[in-house]
Amino acid sequence: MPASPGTVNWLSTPAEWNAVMISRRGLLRGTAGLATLPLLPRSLQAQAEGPQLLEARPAQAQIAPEGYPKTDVWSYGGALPGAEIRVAQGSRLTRKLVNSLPAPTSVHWHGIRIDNAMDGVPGVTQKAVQPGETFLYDFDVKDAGTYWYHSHNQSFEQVARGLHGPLIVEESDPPDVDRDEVLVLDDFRLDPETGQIASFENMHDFSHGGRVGNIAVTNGVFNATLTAEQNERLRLRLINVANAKIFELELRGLEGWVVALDGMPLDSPIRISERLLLAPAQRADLIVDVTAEPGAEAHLVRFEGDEGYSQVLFSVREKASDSRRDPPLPLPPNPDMAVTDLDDAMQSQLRMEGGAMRGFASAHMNGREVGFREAAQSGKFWALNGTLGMPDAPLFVAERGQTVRVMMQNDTVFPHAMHLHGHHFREVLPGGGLGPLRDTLLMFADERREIAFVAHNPGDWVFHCHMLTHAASGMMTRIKVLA
Ligand SMILES: [Cu+2]
Repeated sequence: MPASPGTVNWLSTPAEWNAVMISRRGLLRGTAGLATLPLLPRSLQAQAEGPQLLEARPAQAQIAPEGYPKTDVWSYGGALPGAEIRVAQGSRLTRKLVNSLPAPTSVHWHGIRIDNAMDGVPGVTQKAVQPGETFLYDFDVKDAGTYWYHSHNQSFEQVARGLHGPLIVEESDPPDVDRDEVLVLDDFRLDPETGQIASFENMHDFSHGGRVGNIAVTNGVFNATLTAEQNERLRLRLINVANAKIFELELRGLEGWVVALDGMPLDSPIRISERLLLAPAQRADLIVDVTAEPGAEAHLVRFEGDEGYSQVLFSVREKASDSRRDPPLPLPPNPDMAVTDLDDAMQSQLRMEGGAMRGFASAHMNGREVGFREAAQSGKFWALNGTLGMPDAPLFVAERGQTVRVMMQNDTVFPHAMHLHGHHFREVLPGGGLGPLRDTLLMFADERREIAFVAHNPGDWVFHCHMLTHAASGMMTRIKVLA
């Protein structure tokens, strides 16, 4: 929750923080040096030795280009992002969170179907873990795919300070690729003079589109670079851990397919022919072939309006083979994901209101009606079904195994990335049919869209906007699934 109304502090951004700019005509190289993309450290300690530690603690990271000051971050184990956790599908994941931060925290395992008690939401599934305390996370991992873990306490601040890392669950029958690269996409708002993360008390971040940074990074570094070979086949696991930034991505010198979204395999790979939007918390698994020639460069391009920038540069060294491979097969589906019985489903609805420009006439806050101006003075700007923040009663109570449909209406002028815990849903498409399985749905202004899922996982599950300042200032509810 914002402590007090702050002034809007627009930081200047050095031009070289966007050094590699890609115009429609070609590539313009700036002066800043390119960082080499660090391989994320993997935790390899055997489970038999007892629970591995996941220590949340302060650290320093070189986020801005070399020559700028280092940034004080909050990290898992001293690394930014936190160490990649990679396990086999069907295994058990055990991590003992040690809180060495000066603030309470918790860990949410995003997108994983998990026991409710392990979901990491303070006030709903556990108590916040106080400084100096520990919490044992211990759960079966039944779904393969690309997931992530992050703080779920004071998330708009703690995730932005660096408390996030990738969680990769390997298929028993993985796709045939030459390399598997995890690309954690993020942005930071840094003061170029000090290198430090900007204040979290900027009210504009809460009432408008969310906290967007002034430097975009991949795996914690600016202008990330990888080497590659022509006709090499890469699996790229994209994870958007940013507070509010919607990454708008395009491939250059790479061609391929989307094979999974939010961890869940697509029924069949979709050839990438247009820009890919990745909202906060969303993931996309791509299988791409390097088509650029030896000596050339390929890019994962990030668009900011009409301007394209290199989010990841692939320096093509040699030729891996003379020709490309056949198109990839679908990834094996995860178990028990069918969305059925749409005609007999429980119907629910979720109306999103508030924010700058449009606000709301009145809404419930702490058991009474308030107008937008009064709510804003308490740091609340957003209502779900007319309530600001977590309501007393869940959005609905479902029997285990019941199919639920939720009609969602975005009556604000901003996009929102709505995330349901503990379940994946499919969009009920207007023309009939169902969209891909997802755990986070990007909804633009004035959109009306319906989702459906089977409430198979007992417990209280939060359902909130993953623009994290929006969640902190009202866009938070929960559902209940009976045991
Ligand atoms: Cu939102």
